[in-house]
Amino acid sequence: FEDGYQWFYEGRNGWWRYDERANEEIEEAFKAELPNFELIICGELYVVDFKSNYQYSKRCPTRKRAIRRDKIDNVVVKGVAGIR
Ligand code: V3L
Repeated sequence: FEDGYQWFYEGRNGWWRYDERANEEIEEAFKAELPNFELIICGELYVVDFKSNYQYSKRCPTRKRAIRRDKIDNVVVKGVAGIR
């Protein structure tokens, strides 16, 4: 975005960027101050929860991944949506 912020989810020893479309949609929901945002990842419905700063699939909500909004220079980035 123009302000340099991006959305990331947690991987092992680093962070993955969300794909561009998800990144834009998450940012839009965040700026609208929605409590959470739902998106489909590989055919699976996930919740991005801005209150707890986790994402999880609705099928297995106890398996959570941290999310993060930050400038890319502050983040150890593994790649984009699982692609290195
Ligand atoms: N975008 C793309 N794929 C995702 C996302 C997302 N936002 N969330 C989960 N997955 P879980 P390392 C990740 C994938 O949380 O080596 C990475 O993208 C997730 O992929 O248990 O540990 C890598 O591809 C996982 O394959 O519901 O850093 C991979 O893990 C699957 O959905 C390995 O990354 C289940 O995730």
